[in-house]
Amino acid sequence: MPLIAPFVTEVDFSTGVMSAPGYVLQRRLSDMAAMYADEAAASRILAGEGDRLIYEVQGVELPVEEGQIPHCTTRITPGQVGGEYHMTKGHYHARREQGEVYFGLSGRGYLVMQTESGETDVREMVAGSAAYVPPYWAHRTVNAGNGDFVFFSVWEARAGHDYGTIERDGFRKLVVMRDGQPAVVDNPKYD
Ligand code: M6P
Ligand code: ZN
Repeated sequence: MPLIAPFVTEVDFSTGVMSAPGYVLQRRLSDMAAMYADEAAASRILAGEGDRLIYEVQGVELPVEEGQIPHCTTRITPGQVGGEYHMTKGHYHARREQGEVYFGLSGRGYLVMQTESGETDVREMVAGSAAYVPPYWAHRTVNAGNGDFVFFSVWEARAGHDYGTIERDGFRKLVVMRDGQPAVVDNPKYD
């Protein structure tokens, strides 16, 4: 394994901005319109208001090899698409036996998880929440607040992102706005 020099990154808790990110990734509505339960609502927003930013990820770049520990911030913007709160795409790890840790930096949201054998688990996250995503759980984060929801993530380099399974099947649970409050409901498109 090549020797990497230690380094420190300054993180702005309210924006997720890193002092010298190795990569910055933005996901807009057009990148994930089909992931919202109400695809027609997504199309209406794209045609009317345009391609809004849903979330931004800033992370350190590390080699994909055993023992490396990538970490990043994610900032999810506030808003809804057809009543469903802004969210990440969500993924399983390509290596299912790898877990992950999330730490809430600002705002509030939900961590939606499920396994391939049918278990679901939805946890609230606020600034200061340290959430553990154990091996085998797909994970998606949702912004249920009025401002940005920002959190920090740490995982093992070889975990990898498997988006295909979630793109095809979605999550069993959705977080939607009901009477102005977040509610966890069954996904009508899930079968
Ligand atoms: C978290 C981590 C990252 C992930 C990001 C956005 O910060 O799990 O690995 O990339 O969320 O989520 P997604 O990759 O599902 O779009
Ligand atoms: Zn992950």
